[in-house]
Amino acid sequence: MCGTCGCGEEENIKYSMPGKENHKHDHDRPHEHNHGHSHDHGRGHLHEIQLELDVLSKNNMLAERNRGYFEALNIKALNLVSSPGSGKTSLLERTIKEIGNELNFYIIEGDQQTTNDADRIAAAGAPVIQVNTGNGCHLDADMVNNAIKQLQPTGDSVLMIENVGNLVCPSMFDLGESKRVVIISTTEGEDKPIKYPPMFETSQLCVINKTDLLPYLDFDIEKLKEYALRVNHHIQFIEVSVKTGDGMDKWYEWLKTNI
Ligand SMILES: Nc1nc2c(ncn2[C@@H]2O[C@H](COP(=O)(O)OP(=O)(O)OP(=O)(O)O)[C@@H](O)[C@H]2O)c(=O)[nH]1
Ligand SMILES: [Mg+2]
Repeated sequence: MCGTCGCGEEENIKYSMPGKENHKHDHDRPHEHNHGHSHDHGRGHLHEIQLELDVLSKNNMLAERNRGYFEALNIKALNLVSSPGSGKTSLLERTIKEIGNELNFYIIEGDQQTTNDADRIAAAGAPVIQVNTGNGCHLDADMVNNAIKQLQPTGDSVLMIENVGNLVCPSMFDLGESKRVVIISTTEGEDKPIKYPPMFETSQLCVINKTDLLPYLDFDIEKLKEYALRVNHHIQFIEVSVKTGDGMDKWYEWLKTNI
């Protein structure tokens, strides 16, 4: 996890909005969870565990603040998590283009570096802010809080938070979202839910993307579902090909009725 993977140096976090002057966020309070190797490994394992608990409880508190803010403004927030390259940004691009006139989307993009994804989202037509986490391998509630201060989503909107592509660390960090959606693509192998269970345990919906590639792969969708249900028997599934548009209607229906 964070305290042991060495992610999250505060000074490396950057916030940028396409079309606006890019700058590092001017934090209005000292950052309290700079946990990337600021501790002394030599002081023992107990210190490390305590630090990890502190980081997570601080994050949970900030996540609850975000949640309260979202509820007060009737902002439905989704946390999109996955391995790198499963098609999160592609899913958002197509969704914005196809139902952006029905739902009022705001997007937060999380990546270690580049504004590539924010540029794609801006071109698709939604307000977006890019958070570059530097060495960090996940977004946290404080980053989302800083991002929404700049993005300023209006009430009655849908805030899509594309987390950093990583099937491990993002599962531990509540961002204050209403629901968590894990996206898995058919090229990743059907055993991911049992290899990385927390991501599937903590998600309400599993979007299975790149179904257009199924004829060329040995990916067993039914096995994937069985594995995911083994770690989370409430999880729902939607199969899509963002490329061809297959199944996207089910995703839109879920968005309109489940969040
Ligand atoms: N064949 C196929 N390719 C897809 C589909 N959806 C996305 N891709 C491709 O998958 C690659 C990664 O897509 P992205 O949308 O950038 O994935 P991502 O999850 O946002 O990636 P990161 O932000 O880097 O984690 C791109 O080359 C897409 O064109 C799909 O349904 N079918
Ligand atoms: Mg992306």
